[in-house]
Amino acid sequence: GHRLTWQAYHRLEDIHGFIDYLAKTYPDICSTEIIGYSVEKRPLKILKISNGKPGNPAIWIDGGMHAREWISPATVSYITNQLVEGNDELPPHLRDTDFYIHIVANPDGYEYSHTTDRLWRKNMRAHGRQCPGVDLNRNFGYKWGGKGTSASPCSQTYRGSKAFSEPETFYISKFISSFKRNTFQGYLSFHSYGQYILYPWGYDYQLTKDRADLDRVARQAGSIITKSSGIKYTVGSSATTLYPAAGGSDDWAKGIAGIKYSYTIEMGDTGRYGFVLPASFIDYNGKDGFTFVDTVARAIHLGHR
Ligand code: 0X9
Ligand code: ZN
Repeated sequence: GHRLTWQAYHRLEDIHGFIDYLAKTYPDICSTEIIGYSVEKRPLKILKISNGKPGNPAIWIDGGMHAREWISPATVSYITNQLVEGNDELPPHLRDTDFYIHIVANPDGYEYSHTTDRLWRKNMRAHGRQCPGVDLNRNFGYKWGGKGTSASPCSQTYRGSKAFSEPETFYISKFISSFKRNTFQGYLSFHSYGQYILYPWGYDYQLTKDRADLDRVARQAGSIITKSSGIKYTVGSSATTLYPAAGGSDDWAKGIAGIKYSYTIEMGDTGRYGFVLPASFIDYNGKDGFTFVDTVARAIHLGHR
């Protein structure tokens, strides 16, 4: 394993090598775990960062659920690097948080978007003679099959044959559910593009009881990002701000796993390059992504006392 540069998008092997490098170089705070295997049997590899203090709140971060959104794994890699290589300089609310980071949640699709089809979105589930792929962000088990989902395998938003039919979603839910309730206080899913910070619900226009808390923290993150980088993020619930889409990971995290601060962040840009964002944007997005994680972790620690 080895470090990554922020000047290029990297292949799965290099990202997994980066995780191994961190676990090997910083064994006091890092460990790696394979939580399961994808449809094509690639490892679903996560990194845990923890100073080992008992009672730390935990935050889950994932990237790359949609194959073509390359800025997402790049941003999550950047954040991971800051949390580990810069650990000594981190504020207490980041040092005293356990992070579970899944940089490439859809490894088969990610590789396919590098080798064959740059705009591939779904996983690589085969459907006989029909089109391959399930949209992992329609396959989670909360209000599965509702608005904004398709029952046709050829659709970009194909929801799969049932909730958690796909190993990539099933093992995330299994892993998070294996912890004592309230261990995870943050669930952050990185996507692109559009510059949105979104909170539940995504399945429909209703809002959660604690929407004021979710909205306040998202707006705070948005305004700190704008102050530091000039980039503007639009804040709101997924359904009202983007469109209703059921079976998303954020809704499952909130509705079933009971994780209060559940967000989907759509990184840059706003459409000039869209999914095919030049690698020169990794630095900016990485910094903004880190600010977002920092703000959510601070809110979690404030709520703790
Ligand atoms: O449609 C999606 O899955 C996400 N947008 S993307 O362009 N990255 O595909 C938004 C998901 C928001 N959350 C829910 N609808 N639950
Ligand atoms: Zn996406």
